[in-house]
Amino acid sequence: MTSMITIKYSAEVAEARKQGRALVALESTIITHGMPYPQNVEVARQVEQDIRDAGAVPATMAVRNGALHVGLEDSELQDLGQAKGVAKLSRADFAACLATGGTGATTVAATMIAARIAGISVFATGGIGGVHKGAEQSFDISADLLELAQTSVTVVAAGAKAILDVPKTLEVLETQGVPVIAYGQDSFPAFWSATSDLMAPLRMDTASDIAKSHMTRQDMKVPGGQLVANPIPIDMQIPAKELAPIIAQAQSEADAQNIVGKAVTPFLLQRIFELTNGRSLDANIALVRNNARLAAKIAQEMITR
Ligand code: PSU
Ligand code: MN
Repeated sequence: MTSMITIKYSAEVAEARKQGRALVALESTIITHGMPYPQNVEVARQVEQDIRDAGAVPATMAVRNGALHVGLEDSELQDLGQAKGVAKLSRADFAACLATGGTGATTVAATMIAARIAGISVFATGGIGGVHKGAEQSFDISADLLELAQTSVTVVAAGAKAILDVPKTLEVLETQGVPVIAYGQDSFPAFWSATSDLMAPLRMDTASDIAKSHMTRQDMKVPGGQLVANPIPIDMQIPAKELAPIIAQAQSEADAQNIVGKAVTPFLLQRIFELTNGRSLDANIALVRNNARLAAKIAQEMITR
């Protein structure tokens, strides 16, 4: 059977593949649903450049007119950043979007699938989806967690956002057998804050150990990826105490307006951005860039082995 998937590599990614260079996957939901225009496009460009400066090649994933793009040209990134009503793709609807000629942005789950298809083992993002507060009623558990359990991609994130129930998120990751590795510290980082009251299950201090651990799991034929929790640079963090009332307000608005399903996370992110007068965004940008640099190091360590 011929492949049903149309893959478009950007010129830069195609060249990197020929040369066997280290690639780092990037998601696009953070561009379409995670940050406002025009900062979303500026940040996406900056993060790509951070990866280049750290010696690897960025591959931003998205679906455009039914083609899976592995790496976006500058004009394509500009388009996506301004487009309205772009689908937010996860494991459940990714194939349907490709099959029906649709356009969509990839979440963590869909980006992991795209990375596997393109043979990329490392992926940098800001925060992953997780178990939402009140999940015992809503059953809202992100498909990102289940993807980590089955797709062999190392995901570098800044821990989990306080919009989530972080202890429950860690429980699900443990149940699903996902290695959760704090980078350079014992505490599990909490997105806007470098530390939380929770210990990370694992700690590693070098990109080389993280790469070795990924490859060891592959040799053992254990399916699934790793979650690397990289703390936000200390000088950029926002104390959890300051954000707690804002998150609580955003959450109660979401409940009052009956926001459900995939609309929940974008709604909360947008309200927190508004309620902090954009301050949450500066921290968000700093941590994504920090994750991109670490991911670039890990990707290069994998190649030299
Ligand atoms: N968390 C963030 N920023 C984001 C997202 C999550 O701090 O942009 C996005 C990611 O693309 C993630 C998705 O994969 O939201 C999770 O959505 P859901 O909770 O609906 O699974
Ligand atoms: Mn959800």
